[in-house]
Amino acid sequence: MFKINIPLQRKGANKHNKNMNPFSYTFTMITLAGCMLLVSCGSSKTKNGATDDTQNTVNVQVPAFNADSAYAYIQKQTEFGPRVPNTKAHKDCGEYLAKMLESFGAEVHNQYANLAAYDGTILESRNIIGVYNPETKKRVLLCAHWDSRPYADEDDQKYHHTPIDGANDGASGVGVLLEIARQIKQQAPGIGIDIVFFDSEDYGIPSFHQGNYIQDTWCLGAQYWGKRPHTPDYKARFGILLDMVGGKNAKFYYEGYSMRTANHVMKKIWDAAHQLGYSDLFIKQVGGEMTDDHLYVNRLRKIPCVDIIDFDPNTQKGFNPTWHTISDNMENIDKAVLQAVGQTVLHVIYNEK
Ligand code: AHN
Ligand code: ZN
Repeated sequence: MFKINIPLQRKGANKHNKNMNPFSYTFTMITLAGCMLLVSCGSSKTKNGATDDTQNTVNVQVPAFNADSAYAYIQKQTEFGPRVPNTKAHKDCGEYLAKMLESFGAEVHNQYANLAAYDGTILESRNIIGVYNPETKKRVLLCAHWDSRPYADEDDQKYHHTPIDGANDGASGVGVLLEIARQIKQQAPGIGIDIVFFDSEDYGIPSFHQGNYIQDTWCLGAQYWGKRPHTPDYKARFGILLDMVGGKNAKFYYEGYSMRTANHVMKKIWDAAHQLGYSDLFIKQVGGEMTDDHLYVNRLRKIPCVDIIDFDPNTQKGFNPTWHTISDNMENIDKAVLQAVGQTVLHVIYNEK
């Protein structure tokens, strides 16, 4: 008979799978003398799963994340130039992102808002939201910020007023989510997904600012959405925020605020990463606590939201050395990091029922 094995997604599977087909098929032919030919196909037994003959368990088919694709989406964003609100690069990139979500089959919502920065500058902001399967109440929120910082205030003083490419800080999370959107178009998960690109996250009070610290100057787009979501009373089971998920030598420690407010989700994500073989990147120890978009998702919408963010408490800066410097560009993006994060998030959402 013909035996068709559908291998389940695991680390390294994508290496042999540069094309768009998430599955590879191996055919084994066994001849049975004097018997009729039998054909069996495991995947026909369940809608969303394949039967694994060897373990006799039903597993969900998780698509293979393509890091080359995510990388290309990151590059494209940086080619517009720094996506600082009130610039042409920002406007053009916003159009690109909305079109991409639409091309991947999402129902796209745009939120335009004029938001006041720490210094009174009015930022013409746009949150871009891609909705999949709007009918179901079983929803997961995936988010990242798409703007880039107007200041390299962690670099030499002469660069403090130079806007950054934000290849890692901004574009990486969006690039991974665009690749996930592409995968969703090819094979939908069992739940509804909302992809939110928050604007005006990174116009927060700079280190060179004279005077007192001002609260809530970061994450302006997320604060707006939290008070005024794209659908009234928007709810999701949980959220995952991707922030700086493409830097070389990235380490993802448990983030403090996520630990206190979304511990069960955090555990689920880190367990998935370890199961897939990414225990070198996803460290099951506490890192730092961040003021980031997830804080407002949680506080304003009461959705437990985890921040996957590159912050290593064992380094001097904590964040990647390129953080808020002019070196946050394509040269410092690592596809292996994108792969680990993207595959882990896919694993989590395709295992939700
Ligand atoms: C602050 O830097 C205050 N919070 C980390 C959030 C962030 C900034 N993510 C990217 N840039
Ligand atoms: Zn930043």
